[in-house]
Formats: sequence, C-alpha cells, structure tokens
Amino acid sequence: MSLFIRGGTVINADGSERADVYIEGGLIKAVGQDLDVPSDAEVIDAHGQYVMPGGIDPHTHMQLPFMGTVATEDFFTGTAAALAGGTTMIIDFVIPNPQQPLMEAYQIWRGWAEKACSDYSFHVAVTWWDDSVNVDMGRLVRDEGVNSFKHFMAYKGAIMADDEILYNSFTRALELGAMATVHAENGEMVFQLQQKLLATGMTGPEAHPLSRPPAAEGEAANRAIRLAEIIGVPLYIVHVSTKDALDEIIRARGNGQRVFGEALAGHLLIDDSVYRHPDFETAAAYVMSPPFRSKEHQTALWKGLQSGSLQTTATDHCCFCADQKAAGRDDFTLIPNGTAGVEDRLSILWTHGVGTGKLTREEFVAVTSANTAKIFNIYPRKGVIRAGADADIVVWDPAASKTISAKTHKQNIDFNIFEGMTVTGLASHTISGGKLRYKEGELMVEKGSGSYVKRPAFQPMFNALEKIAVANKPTPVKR
Ligand code: URQ
Ligand code: ZN
Ligand code: ZN
Repeated sequence: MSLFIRGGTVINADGSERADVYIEGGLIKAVGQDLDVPSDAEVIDAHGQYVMPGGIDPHTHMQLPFMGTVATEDFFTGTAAALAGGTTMIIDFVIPNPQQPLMEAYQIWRGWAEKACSDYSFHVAVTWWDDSVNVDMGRLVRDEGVNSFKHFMAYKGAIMADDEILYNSFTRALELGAMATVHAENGEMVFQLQQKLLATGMTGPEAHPLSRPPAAEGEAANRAIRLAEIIGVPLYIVHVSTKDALDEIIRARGNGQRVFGEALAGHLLIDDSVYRHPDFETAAAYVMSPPFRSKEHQTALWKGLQSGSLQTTATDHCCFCADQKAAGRDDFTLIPNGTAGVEDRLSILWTHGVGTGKLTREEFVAVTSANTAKIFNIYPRKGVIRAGADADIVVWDPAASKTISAKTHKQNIDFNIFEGMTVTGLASHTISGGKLRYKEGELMVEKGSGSYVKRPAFQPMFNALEKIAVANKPTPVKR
C-alpha cells in the first residue's frame, strides 16, 4: 500500500516548498518534484493545499478516572476525533493514585490505549514518593521509553505533589535524563479559597475562577521553575493560562534556564465570562483547571507563542458530559474538571493564528507538531515532512471552513467549548502510519492500529543507567 500526495506545498517548521510526497510502508520515502512512483500508488490531489506534519497533542486524558467519574472519550474515539482534525499523535498521562506503584498504573494505561487508532505515548505522573517510585522511574525510562514525568501542584487531597515530592522526583528525572513537567497551581491556596467561597454561600461555577486566581498559577510556576533551577532539571509547564506564569517563564528563559511552556487552544480563545452564564449546565461545561481567564491573559499567551516564549499548543482533552458535571450542582468544587478540544485545535490555531497574521504557516507547524516532537525527543521521526520520517501527515485545505458544533463533531462529549465558532482551514486528508485515515469528512479508522511511541531519554540518562547497571550487577560468586 503506497500513497502519492501530488501538487501540494510542503510546510515544515523550518521552511516550505512546492513538493510531492511519496509514502510506503508507513514511512515518508521521498519529498520533491518529478518523483518516480509506482503506477499503483493511491494518489491524493493536494493542489492548492498544504502538506504538513500531523499535529501532535502533548496533553490529553482519554478515559481518565477523575473526581469520582471517568472521562467519556476513550483512546479509540479520542484518537479518531483527533485524526478528523489533523492530529496524528497524542501524549496522554498515566496518573497513579498515591501509593499505587507507577509500573502498575503504567500497565493499566497501556492496556486502555491498545484500542487507539493513531500513535500515542505517555507522560507518567509522580503523585507520591518512596524508594519504589525512584526505582520505577528508572524502569520507565530505561525499558518503556518514558522521558517525561508529570507533577500536579494542584488537587490537594487527591494527586497533589508537595515540595518534597517535587524535589525527589525532579532530582530523579535529571539523573535519568527525563523532563519534569508540572500543572502549576498552588493547591493549598486553591483549597483554602474554595472553602472560603463555599462558606460565603457561593456554590455555582462562577466561583471556580475565583478560587484559582492568576497569582495561584504564577506562584506555582515560579516555585517549580526555581526548584528546577536549583536541581538543574529541564522543566515543561503544561497549560500555561496566565501572564503571571508566562512572565516567570520569560524571566527564566532569559536567564538561560531550560524551561518550556504549553498553551491550550481553549485558553487562547475563551474568556472567564463563560462561568457567569446563567445556565448551570453551560457554565459547568467550561469548568477545567486552570480556568479560562480574562482577555488580557489571552493576549499575553498569543504573544508568548509569537515570541517563542511558549513553544507548544495542546488541548488537555478530558471529556465529562452534562450528567457528570451535574455532580457539582450544589458545590462547584465537585464539578469534574475538564473540557474537550482534540478535534478542533489545528483549525482554531490556523484561523486565529495564521488567519490573523499572528503566526506564519511554518510557526503553525512548529507549535502544533515540530516543537513538541523536539522537546519530547521524537524528532525527526515525528514533526517533519522528510524522507525517513513516520508518514503522519495532514493535507490542509486553507480555504475550507466550517462552524464548530457538538452536533457535528466526532468527539465523544455533549458539549463543545468552541460551539458556533466558524473556522477557516481544515484537514482534508489525514494519514496515520502511512494509511489514509480521514478523507473529506469520512473517518476510515481501525481500532488498535495506533502504536505506542517510545521517547528516548536525554543525554544524562546514560550516566544514570551506568549507576543502575552497577548497582544491579550480580556480585560474582567466589569459588
Ligand atoms: O488538570 C488536568 O490537566 C486534568 C486533571 C484535566 N482536567 C483539567 O481541568 N485540566
Ligand atoms: Zn492540569
Ligand atoms: Zn491535563
């Protein structure tokens, strides 16, 4: 089975050219003009369209058990919806309960993900600490191709990592050549504000953003950055939602510290007025953390992407339907946190980024695919249209448009945070693993056709592995 994408313009993060693309055996075999391809290759006409690396979403939570329920989107339906929007790989999260062995949780999530219909990988969260966590982190890096460990600084009483856990885990991550990543909100501050708001009788979704002020994110971002600076580990801050956190990232990067930041499509476009919607169901549907912010923060996030202070975009795709959100009808702290977006990210970024001149087409590829591949060490296997790379490709029609709606989206959720927004720039064809999986509105996916992607550790790992090897070397029996 071979594919020949003819007549398009190839857009990579580092440049663009009019070129055809030949695909065979799951890989890109050739990029250029006047290519010599077999006569039986299936032809995709890309005239007037762009041929770009498939999107990589570094932040999703398919079928996540959370806040007493389970996210409705699973690894099959979620990767299918992603393909419909031009995203060909997700990096999801293994989130062990405190005291649950990391390897046990990892195996459970690997089992869930076997039904995925595009490639996937996992960050692993460190939600507790003892020596077994230290050992499992080593196993995950050495044997499972995990090179990023997540820390929730929020969610007190559930999965929150305190400074002791952060210190131990960041130290271990450095030793293993892995990236430390954080959800940066001060969980204690959020908890106290939640109690205070409830005590005043404010129980509705309008209290959600009030309990998570920008300063709670700015403080946590700075704390994580300073800890990472002291320890020397590279740091990736997920869903940066405020100027407060962005300013801390800019300071650190200006100081030469290796800190990366991620922006969610939702945080770039949606403001906190949604929480004041008179209808509980509508307001609750937008409850996620960090919350959607006032407009000045969106302006700052766009400037962060344009200036390179923020490097990636994601969605934090974590679906809860109205009946699940209703758990918080009388107490906003019980509304399951999460919203969707995996299907819409690329069109949103294209319309509001490239369409407004904020981003060039090449910068669009950088922030939706190439930068994530580089930061998490799977470039140039992923994130580029180049011979030898995986054939994960989106053929992009810059002139096509649609109005986003939960009535028509492929995501398994009854709400769409971008409802009613018209976007210009859509995937016309999506190729995953060298197979055409989406064509002009039709999905042609196969459950289980996706593969787990190992992400090699960064340089320091070899020193750590040496130590592990020596420590585990059987002592020779004296004869
Ligand atoms: O915090 C996260 O990233 C997970 C639990 C999804 N929920 C959310 O509100 N962001
Ligand atoms: Zn988070
Ligand atoms: Zn998340």
